[in-house]
Amino acid sequence: MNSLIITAAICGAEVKKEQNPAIPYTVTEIAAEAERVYNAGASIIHLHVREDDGTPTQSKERFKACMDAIYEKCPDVIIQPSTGGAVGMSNEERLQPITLQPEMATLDCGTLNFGGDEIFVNTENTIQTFAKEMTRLGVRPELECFDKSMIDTVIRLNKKGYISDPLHFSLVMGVPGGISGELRDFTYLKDSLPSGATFSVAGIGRYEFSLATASIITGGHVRVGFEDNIYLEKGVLAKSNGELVDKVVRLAKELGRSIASPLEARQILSLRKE
Ligand code: KMH
Ligand code: ZN
Repeated sequence: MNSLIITAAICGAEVKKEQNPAIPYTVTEIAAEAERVYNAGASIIHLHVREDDGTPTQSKERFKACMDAIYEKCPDVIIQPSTGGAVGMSNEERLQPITLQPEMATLDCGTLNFGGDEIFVNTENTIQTFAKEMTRLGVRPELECFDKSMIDTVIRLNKKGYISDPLHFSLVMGVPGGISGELRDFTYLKDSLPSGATFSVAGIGRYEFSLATASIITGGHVRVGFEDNIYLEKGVLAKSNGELVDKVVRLAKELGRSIASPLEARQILSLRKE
């Protein structure tokens, strides 16, 4: 089995310091958390950025400041900005970070109720537009799927030429409104992926480590971090994203899977910088 790529989603757009004081907001805090996960074994940083007061933003300038600060501490890490941003942002706002031409960025592959009354809107036209922009700028999409229908959308857009091979999926499981994080659903999604695709799993909340384990033993990759889950174990808040990555590294070691360096991650995903 190839090495395990660990992605760390260090801050997200929704979670707040009131829930866990270790959530990073400022450029300095974001860079420090990035360094912690990198030292722990993460090769990809899934990046959202905030204003200093915690308000989510897709500002190109704020992304640049955070990416520069991260590269200073972790020169070879893969930074994967979000084009999902926060619910309610316009497509133009959301697309800003890809103009910095990162190696990768997320591409959200369908609309869903997001955690309650909010609707995270990604029409087929939006997905096509984002995919075309990413192709034009040489940015590799990480295909975020919150339900099975979104995998079908990717397969359709791949056949139409909007999204090219090799396909790398992120199965985000357990968002209220999306597919659950039960093992039965993991198997269903994994078995629905096109042959040759790679995938990573992000289990939301209590699903984080059960799904990480499932992915480790079935050849997938893993995403953890405060965007998805703020607890190290039931009732125990994680003191940093680094603790969440440490736990995945321990699981992988027990289960006989080595951890990918950023260089190995680039090779596994066929990213442009080698
Ligand atoms: N914040 C969510 C509404 C992504 O990063 O592309 C969307 C999200 C997905 O986090
Ligand atoms: Zn995200």
